[in-house]
Amino acid sequence: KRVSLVGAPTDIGAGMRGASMGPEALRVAGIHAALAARVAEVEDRGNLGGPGNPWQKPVSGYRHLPEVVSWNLLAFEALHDVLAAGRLPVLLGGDHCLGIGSIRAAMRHCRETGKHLRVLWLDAHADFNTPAITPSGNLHGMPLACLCGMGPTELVHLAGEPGRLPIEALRLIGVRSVDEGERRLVHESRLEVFDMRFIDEWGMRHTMEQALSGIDENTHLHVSFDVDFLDPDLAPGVGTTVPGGPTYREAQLCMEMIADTGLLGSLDIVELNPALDERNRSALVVVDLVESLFGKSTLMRMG
Ligand code: DIR
Ligand code: MN
Ligand code: MN
Ligand code: MN
Repeated sequence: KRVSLVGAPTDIGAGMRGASMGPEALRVAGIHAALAARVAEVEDRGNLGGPGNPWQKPVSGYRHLPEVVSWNLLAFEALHDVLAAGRLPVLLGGDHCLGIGSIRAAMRHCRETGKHLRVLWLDAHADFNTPAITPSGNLHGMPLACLCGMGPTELVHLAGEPGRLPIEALRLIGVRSVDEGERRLVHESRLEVFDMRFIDEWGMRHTMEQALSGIDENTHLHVSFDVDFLDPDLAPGVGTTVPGGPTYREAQLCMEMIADTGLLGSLDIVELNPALDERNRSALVVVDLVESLFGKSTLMRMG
């Protein structure tokens, strides 16, 4: 595998400033060297340059919609270019609104190559709000709803792309904070969610076996890793911490089981907020987990 890093230094969809510093914090934590030890080649394509954050109130339910569209168009183009070159893109966010452009790029790539898309959304939140039900207007709480067809046309059909992400392609893992209206929509949409209670009761091994069931050699696995997925004890450097997340061991197993499939096709690392971190330790733990996601293991693995 050959990997390309693409930085998207923005906090345009978040409720707090600072995720715009995420790409550089991940570089400082050594993401390039960590990946270079695991894959054939790594290139850093640098940062995308989008609009600044005007820090405005919501307009018809959304904060910063035009800017969110601009950033997602940039991400979509850049990440699709990487995929079309036969490489594996790693999006260094930036907040989670960027998942729209990133997954749209994976959807387009799958359409062009006949692959089947499976999205693993690792997150404390469901990110399934719409303008009618969002408590905040922050678009980082809405990317999955937009991808599934609920949201403004500019985002639902980003860059004029046809179709929607089918609900059946999605698996949410680690969820423990869902807003009131969002809870109903998640239920009505039959979204497959492995919440923290499921992980508590069944363990991470069974959870990942379920989340990965039905994939085959023709599957493109997209992992969208919101750093707030992790327990805040482990990764305090995020804007919206929620207690009771996966431990270090659980998160490692999650990454290792994805690596074992050999099907990872694209990755987002989002919501890291260095302004809220402690000596970059959240970025360091993320890099540690990414090594596992790309196949690092303690012992040689059999077969
Ligand atoms: C909350 C926070 N559900 C919202 N969401 C996220 O504003 O929609 N925080 N994604 O990271
Ligand atoms: Mn193409
Ligand atoms: Mn998220
Ligand atoms: Mn989140």
